[in-house]
Amino acid sequence: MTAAGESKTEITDKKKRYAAGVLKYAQMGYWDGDYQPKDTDLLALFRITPQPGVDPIEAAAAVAGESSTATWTVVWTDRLTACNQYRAKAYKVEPVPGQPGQYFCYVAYDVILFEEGSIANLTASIIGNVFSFKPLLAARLEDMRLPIAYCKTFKGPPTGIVVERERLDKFGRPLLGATTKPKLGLSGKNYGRVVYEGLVGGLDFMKDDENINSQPFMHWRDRFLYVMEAVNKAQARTGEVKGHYLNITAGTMEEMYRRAQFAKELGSVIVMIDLIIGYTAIQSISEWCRQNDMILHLHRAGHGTYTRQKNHGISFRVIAKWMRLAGVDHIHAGTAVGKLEGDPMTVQGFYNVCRETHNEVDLQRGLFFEQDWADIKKVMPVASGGIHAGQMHQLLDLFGDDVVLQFGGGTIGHPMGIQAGATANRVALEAMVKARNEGVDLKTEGPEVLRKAAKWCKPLEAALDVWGNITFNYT
Ligand code: CAP
Ligand code: MG
Repeated sequence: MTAAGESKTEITDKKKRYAAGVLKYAQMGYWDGDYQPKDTDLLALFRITPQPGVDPIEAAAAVAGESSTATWTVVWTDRLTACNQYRAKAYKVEPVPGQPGQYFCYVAYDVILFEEGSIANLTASIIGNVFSFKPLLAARLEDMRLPIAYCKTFKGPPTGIVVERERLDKFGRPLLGATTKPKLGLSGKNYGRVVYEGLVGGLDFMKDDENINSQPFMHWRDRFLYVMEAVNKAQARTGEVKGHYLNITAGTMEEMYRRAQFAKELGSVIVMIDLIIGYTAIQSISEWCRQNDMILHLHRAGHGTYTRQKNHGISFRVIAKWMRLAGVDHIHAGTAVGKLEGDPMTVQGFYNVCRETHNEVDLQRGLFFEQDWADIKKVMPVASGGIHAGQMHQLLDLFGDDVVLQFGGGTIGHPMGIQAGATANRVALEAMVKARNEGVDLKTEGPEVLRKAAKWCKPLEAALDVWGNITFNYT
């Protein structure tokens, strides 16, 4: 099926047959039902919904074609390339169980199609054009297998879970954090006071929110200075290593580097960026963090605009895989029990992509491919969004130890104040970890463990009184 070496007449004939609809993507080499993917191929699983009347195999071939070499007509220049190798190949199409009109389509891409170490280049192909392609009503990128050969072209997280725990001197339990609230409007001094209260109350981290950068009510320098004063005082008072994710998201790379540098000079162990800064900016900041021994926190601000629809967009598990390669140390990955959308099994799948050295196929958790991470460091998932101390047993049961549990409203909104809110979370967590280690079944006996711990801890008692009834059932 290779076009290399074809004569002008043959290509002209192909153009005519293509324009007449006789020759389609499938016949042009973008469908090969017998193809056996190579270990070095990138594999993508798309969920496609072809337009009425469009053959699913042709739709799958169109996805493969338009995300690799094809365009709407046959081009002369194919003759100048090893075009069969450069063509991605749809190799399997199967109906999605229980979803009439939807198909899973598997596409293999030769690794030579991609520049080493560039998420921007990868995504320009895989999600560049196909999502608005006419033959498809909708398309969703569900999963990807990134071959080891390709993984090895990325440096991955600058710090990783193991070294982060060593730097923070915290082992055997989830880390605790809180997002400073209200999101916007506090002066630098008041902001610092909130941070101090949260850290002294027992949290490991406080955090800037996704939208706090350098607004008129609080210049970034002011925030960094007051925050680090709070961090240092809290460390001195508690004897524990503390941190605050200083959000360095800004309009230019130069400004982000400036803010990162200042955070370092003030002694911060961690800086934060938002996903919306873009893949290349994330990789650049990651490299800066690697050079400067800094932990990098990623807030996934904006992801819901393209990850939430079940038949169109991108699954967050794919974003999580890309971010592990791009190199972040923390990534917001959902809670399943909080205020934001996400079911337990799917969210556990996101966590597995971040934390395991090898992912097995696990269809219940949305993992369609085996993935070997080639020892790329592990990313710490962050559970955030509407969670509180009354759910501590569920959070520990669902996510285990390698996670940051972040209670924004669940700290700052505590009836007895910020410090009490932090203490309620720390006491609840420690009680739950102890019970778990002694063999208690957290799912069934967790609420009882919480109530017992609350008997000697007023802040926890108050938290359970106010929020304890807001529970989320999961299986
Ligand atoms: C949570 C939060 C986080 C979201 C992000 C907010 O505050 O600060 O940004 O959790 O979502 O602004 O809503 P609360 P995700 O703790 O007060 O709810 O982690 O899913 O990306
Ligand atoms: Mg937020």
